[in-house]
Amino acid sequence: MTQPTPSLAAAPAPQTPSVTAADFPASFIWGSATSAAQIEGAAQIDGRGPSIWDRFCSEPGRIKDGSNTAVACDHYHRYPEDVRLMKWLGLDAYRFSFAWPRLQPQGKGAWNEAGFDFYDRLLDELLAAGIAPHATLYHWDLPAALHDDFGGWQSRKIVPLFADYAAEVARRFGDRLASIATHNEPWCVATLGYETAQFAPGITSRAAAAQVSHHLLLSHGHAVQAMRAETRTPLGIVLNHTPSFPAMPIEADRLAARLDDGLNVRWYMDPVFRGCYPQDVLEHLGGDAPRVAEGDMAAIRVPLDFLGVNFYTRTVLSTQQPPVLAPGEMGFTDMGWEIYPQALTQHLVRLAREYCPPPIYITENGMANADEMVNGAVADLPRIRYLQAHLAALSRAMALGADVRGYFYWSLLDNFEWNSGYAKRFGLVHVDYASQQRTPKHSAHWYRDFIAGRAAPPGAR
Ligand code: IFM
Repeated sequence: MTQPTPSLAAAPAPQTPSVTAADFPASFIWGSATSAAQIEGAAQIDGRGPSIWDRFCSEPGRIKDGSNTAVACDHYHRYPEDVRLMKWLGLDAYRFSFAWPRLQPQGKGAWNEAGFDFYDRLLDELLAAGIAPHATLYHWDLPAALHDDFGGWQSRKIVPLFADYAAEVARRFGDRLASIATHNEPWCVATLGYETAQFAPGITSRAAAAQVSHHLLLSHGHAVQAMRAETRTPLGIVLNHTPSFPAMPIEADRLAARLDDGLNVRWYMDPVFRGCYPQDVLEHLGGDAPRVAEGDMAAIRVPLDFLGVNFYTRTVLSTQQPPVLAPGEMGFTDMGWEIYPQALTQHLVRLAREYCPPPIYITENGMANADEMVNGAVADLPRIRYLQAHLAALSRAMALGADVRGYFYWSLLDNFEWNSGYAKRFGLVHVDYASQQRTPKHSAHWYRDFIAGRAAPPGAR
């Protein structure tokens, strides 16, 4: 059933970036995305509790520029201006995340009404502007108290607490949300947070990471079930997919690519859509494989209304010494990630063929660029090219049968890029962190014009 992983030699040439919004269905949703910890700031205001990322930032050497999330883009106070920017862009939709520690400072027990009031105001502002709010419950800012109490995601105790939090959000906001995703990129949470220590909470244990991934998935299943009792809004999960390619058409590289695919794509897709973990990855993990209780896999395979796919780049696997590197024919982003849009087409077609998923949203896609403000303008041509190429790749995937309903550029604003701090800029809108001044980059103007060229909805013809 599984398709062979393509090799570098077999990779098709980049698509000609000639697509327009009119090439997409009239109902297609155009948006942009952010997350709470990366933009809100106000970390110690109005009763918000500390998160594991506040803690991580305070540990020397964890964040490359020594920064933290205390102020970020001050979106907590400047959200009306940010919604005006979204309106100016012509966005249909905005993807954001709730900060669990703002809504429930200890991660259990008392709710923080001031936190709910903030999101209440944000939703009002968005809806008044005609922008559909798409929410994520967990974008990495775990209440620190849960980590202190029982190790956070390492313990099964977190599963019912996350489901309670999900149900409360769904009960209070479900009728005003266009969708709710449980988790954003559980691979990053588990692997970067508990195996490589690049992310909070900074643990280095493969066994812990595997167990965390299981608890994330289990909490997803239980949260969806809890939310179904409270709301009819579409529910799903957001996974980050970085397709794996062998560097050379040799068996060793193919096997390396297959395992890499197992670890980042199939480890999450198989439980969510097939109710099992991939056997080859279980064998690879051996004694580090997670403990799974009876009924867990059925709970994880809960029916979903959508799948969010975050796509940025691909991984090239080489077993040679020195390793064969990615050719980077279209260049690399400021994160050092290869620009390889054709993998988006291939991957979406593969997902459709192998998993028959529910409708897909590209919930993140974008690039960090070494942007410079010159005479009040940011001429970020590489980002425009990236957008053009990826939208062309997306359109091609849809023509080949992928059921994709919307696209969210990451990110609306320059923001806190986790362990890279503020040094990496992903935004359509430049943020001067000293003055908090927002300036739409050339890419923002490009995306605005692109969206304006959409097909008229059927009723308007
Ligand atoms: O900034 C992140 C985001 O929080 C999750 N997906 C990837 C982005 C870029 O690294």
